[in-house]
Amino acid sequence: MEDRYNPSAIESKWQRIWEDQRIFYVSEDGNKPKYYLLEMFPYPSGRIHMGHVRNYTIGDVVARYKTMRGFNVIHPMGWDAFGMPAENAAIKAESHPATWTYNNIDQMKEQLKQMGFSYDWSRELATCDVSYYRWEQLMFLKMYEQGLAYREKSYVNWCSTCQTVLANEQVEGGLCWRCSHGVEQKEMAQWFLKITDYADELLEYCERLPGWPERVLTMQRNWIGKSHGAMIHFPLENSDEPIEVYTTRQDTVFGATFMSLAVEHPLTLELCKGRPEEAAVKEFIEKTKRTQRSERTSELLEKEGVFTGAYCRNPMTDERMPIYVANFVLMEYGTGAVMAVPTHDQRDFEFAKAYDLPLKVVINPPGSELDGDTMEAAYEEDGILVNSGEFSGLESAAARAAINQYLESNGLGKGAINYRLRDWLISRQRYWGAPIPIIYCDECGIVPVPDEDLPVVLPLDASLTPAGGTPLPTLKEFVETTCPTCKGDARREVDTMDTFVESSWYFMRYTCPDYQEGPLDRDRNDYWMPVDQYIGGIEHAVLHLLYSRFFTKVLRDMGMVGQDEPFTNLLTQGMVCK
Ligand code: HQ5
Ligand code: ZN
Repeated sequence: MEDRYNPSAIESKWQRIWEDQRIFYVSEDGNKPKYYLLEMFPYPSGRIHMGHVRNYTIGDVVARYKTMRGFNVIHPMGWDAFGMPAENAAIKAESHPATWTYNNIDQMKEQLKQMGFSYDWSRELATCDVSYYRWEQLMFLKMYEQGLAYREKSYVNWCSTCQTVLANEQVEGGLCWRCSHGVEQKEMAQWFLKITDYADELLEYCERLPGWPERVLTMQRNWIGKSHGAMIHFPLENSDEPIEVYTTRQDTVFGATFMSLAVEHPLTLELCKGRPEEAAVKEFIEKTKRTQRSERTSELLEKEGVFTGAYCRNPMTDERMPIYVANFVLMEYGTGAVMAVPTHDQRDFEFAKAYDLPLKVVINPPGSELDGDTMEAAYEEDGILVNSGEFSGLESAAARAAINQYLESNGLGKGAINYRLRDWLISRQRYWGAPIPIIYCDECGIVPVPDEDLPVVLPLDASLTPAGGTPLPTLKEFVETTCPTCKGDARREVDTMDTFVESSWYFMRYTCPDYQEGPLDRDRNDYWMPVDQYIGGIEHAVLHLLYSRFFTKVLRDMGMVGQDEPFTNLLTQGMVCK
C-alpha cells in the first residue's frame, strides 16, 4: 500500500480494472429493478467544462449508489454533436465542422474517462453520425405523413448574426439564445412540428410529474399559456368579413372604443388601400417591422400607431370604432387584433391618451366609481360592470360567462381557449445539421423522400466561407435530384433540422443504440424507459425539456414507445458560470 493517495496511479489502475471487467456495461435483466440515470449530454465544444464536471459528478454519485442498492443501472453518455458552434469554430480554424467535432469528442471523452465516471460506453452515440440522424429523418417523414410536420410561410424570428431562423423558445427577452443579438421578424416559408396538438396533454401532465421541480413546471405551464376567453367578431364597415379578436376580458367589451392591429395583420394594407392614409400606414408598417421584437414587447415602449381610415363596429353597442395599426400588438398572440379598452388596459390607455381616443368606464372597483375624464391609469382588475347594457351589475367573472353565451346565441362570437405556445419551427439555414428529407418538384410540389431512399446524407465535401451562411444550396450533387413521383428534375431541401430535434429522443436511442430495424427497439426501450432520474441545467426548462416531452407523446401515438412521459424525476443542478 502506498502511504499517500496518488491519483494518477490509483485512479488509472481502477479505471482499467472497471473497463476490463465491463462493470458499468448493462443489459436488460428481469431479476433486478431497473434504474435509468441520465445527465444532459454535452455539446462537444472543446474541453470538458467545470460545469459539466459538476453536473456529471452528481449523476455518477447517484448511479453508483443505486447500483450498490441492487438496481440494474443504465448510465449512458453521448454527444449533442450538430449545431452552429462547430460551424463557427471551423470557419475560424479553417477546418471542417466534422473534423472539429470529432476531435473534440475524442478529447472530451478522454477527460470524462479520467474522471472515472461510471458510464456504459457501449451505448455512446453522436447525433451527427448518419447512423443516428437517419432515424430522425424517418421520424420526420412519419410526422409529415400525419400532418405533424408541415411547411408554412409566416413571420418568424430571424437572427442576422447567426443567419438563421429561431424557434420562439430560442428567443429570450427578444434576444437570440446563442449570440444575444436582437431578433427580427421576417416572413419566410419554414418547417414546423405541430407541438400545439399536444398543448393540452403537455399541460395536464404537469400535474403528474411530482418528481420535477415546481419552478420548471411553472415555466412550462406559463410557456404553454392556456387561457380561457372569447373570440368576438367585430363587423367591418363595407365588408362581409368581420375582424376576429381573441380576448380574455370579454367582460370589458362594452368599453372597446377602437381597434388595434399588429403591423403583420393580413388586413392592414387592404384596409387603407386607396385612402389618403395609405402612404402613412405603409411607412409605419415598414418602420415597425424593423423594430426589434424585444422593444415591441417592452413595457417602456412608446405606444405608437397610425389610423387606417377604416372603421369597424362594437358588436355590443354598435358604436363606430376607428381601426389603428399599433406597434405594441404582436401577431403571434391571439389573432393579432386587439379590441382596445383604454379604461381597463394600460397599453390601450397610453395609446388612447396619445391619439386622443375616447375612454368609457365599464368596470368599477367594488365600492367605488371610476371617472374616465380623470383616470390616470387603466383599472385592470375585475370588478362590477357598468354601462354594459343587460350585463351591468354583474361581477366580472359571471359577466364573462354570460357574455360568452350572448355572443354565441347571437352569432357574434363564442367562448374560446387560446394558447401562448406556437408550433416548433425546426428548419435552420445552417450547414451542420441533419438534412430535412424533402424534395421540391415544380410539377409535384413538396415530395417526401421515400423511406427506402433514406438516409439523406449531409455532404461532407462542403467548404464554409467566413461570410457565413450555408454552403448546401451551392452543392449541385446534393441539391439536384429527381422527383420520386414524376422522375423529373427536382431540388432537395437545403435547410437542416434544429439540433433540439436530436436531443428530443437521444435518451431513448441509448436503450438500443445498435438497433438497425428502426429508430427504437420497443422491447428494450420499454424495459429502460422512462428515465428515473434526469440531471441537467435549468436553461432547458422550456426548450429541451418541453420538446422531449412532446416527442415522447408523438412516438407513443405512433406505437413506437410505451411511455407518456420521458423523465420521472428531474434535478436542475444550476449552472457553473465562469
Ligand atoms: C453546466 C456549464 C456548462 C454546462 N447538449 C445540451 C447542453 O446543454 C443538452 C441537451 C440535452 C439539450 C451543464 C448544463 C447541462 C450539461 C451539458 N453545464 N454549467 N450541453 N457552464 O454541454 O452546469 O446545464 O451545454 O446540463 O452541463 O451542457 S452543454
Ligand atoms: Zn444569433
